[in-house]
Amino acid sequence: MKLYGYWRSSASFRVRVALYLKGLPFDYSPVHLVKDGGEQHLPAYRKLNPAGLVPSLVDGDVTLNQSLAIIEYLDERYAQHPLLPAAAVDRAKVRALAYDLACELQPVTNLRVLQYLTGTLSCSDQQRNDWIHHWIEKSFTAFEQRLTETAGEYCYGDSVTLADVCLLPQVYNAQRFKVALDAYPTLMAVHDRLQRLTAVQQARPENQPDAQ
Ligand SMILES: N[C@@H](CCC(=O)N[C@@H](CS)C(=O)NCC(=O)O)C(=O)O
Repeated sequence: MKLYGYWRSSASFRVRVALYLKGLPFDYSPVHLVKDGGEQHLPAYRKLNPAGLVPSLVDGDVTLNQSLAIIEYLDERYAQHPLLPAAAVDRAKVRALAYDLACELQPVTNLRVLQYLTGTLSCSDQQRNDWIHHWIEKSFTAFEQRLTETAGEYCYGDSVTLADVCLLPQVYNAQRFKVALDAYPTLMAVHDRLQRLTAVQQARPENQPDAQ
């Protein structure tokens, strides 16, 4: 398998965690999202993903986009370390937690949105940072409340699930943009427990070959 990603990309981070948790070997092909206007816009990469977003996963003659679709594909094909629970209700609840972060929060803090704010809309760096803080705080406040009902060792009970896979990059991002995290003790306790896993350390942005 070949993963096209970027060290600091949230969606690439998610797929790396899933691959390492499942112990699946893969080649990593960095796509620099900033250099020369962004390699995600080059025609060669657009053939893999016309949306110009990472990650893309190539498995044999199959190319997949969208990190959650990729992770569910991996989960269905490779049974070890399941990331979704067996019961339908539990699966729906884990997906809801995952979507809260991956579908509601991450898109509004994505690079191209931030570039549109500071470029097309001429927002200042301060306004851009206010935007990032606003959406992270709003999302984490709700997520913290949800976790008080669902969390055990991890986001949903005592097994690592898709929800944890989605939490990791959003905390990384929050720390990168210096969002205060004291108001989210359950969320941070889960995050701290996740750091003890070798797969998580292997997947962390700073441990990727393209990290700067
Ligand atoms: N929903 C997509 C999001 C993909 C995405 O937003 N990727 C970002 C990095 S995390 C990206 O490639 N950004 C490039 C850009 O904004 O130009 C997924 O989960 O795969």
